[in-house]
Amino acid sequence: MNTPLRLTLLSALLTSSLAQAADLIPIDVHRDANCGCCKKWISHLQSNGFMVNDHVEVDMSAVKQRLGVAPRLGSCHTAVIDGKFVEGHVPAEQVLALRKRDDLVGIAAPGMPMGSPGMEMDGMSDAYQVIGLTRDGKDVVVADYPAH
Ligand SMILES: [Cu+2]
Repeated sequence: MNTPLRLTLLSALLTSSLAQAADLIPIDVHRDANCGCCKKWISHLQSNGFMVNDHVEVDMSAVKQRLGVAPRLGSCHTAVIDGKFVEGHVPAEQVLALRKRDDLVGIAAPGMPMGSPGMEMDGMSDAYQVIGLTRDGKDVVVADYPAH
């Protein structure tokens, strides 16, 4: 390969990876130190265009209370994006959709549904819902995931 072509390819490569870095969506994730499924969910976000700021916490229930996560919606980790909470193993596509929902203060995949992102286990899966919490405190179903 001649040198000018190599330089062109190299600069194209650099430009595209810089553009990708700029396009990453920042999100804060709060979790317990020893939470394995939380780390797997973080990897799911990272492979879907998010830049994760990982916060290891000693008191997750205090974090959830501060962020307005209703106890009935609780799971393991709690993320924050654009001032809204994302509780538990919510798929990345729903985190993206939340950014456009001004009517919601947060979304949750309550509990630890098997088969949700970060909760993959030997192909077993539960049906689960992603629930949105409205500004006036009501739960609304924002997505339904069947068992697969
Ligand atoms: Cu979990």
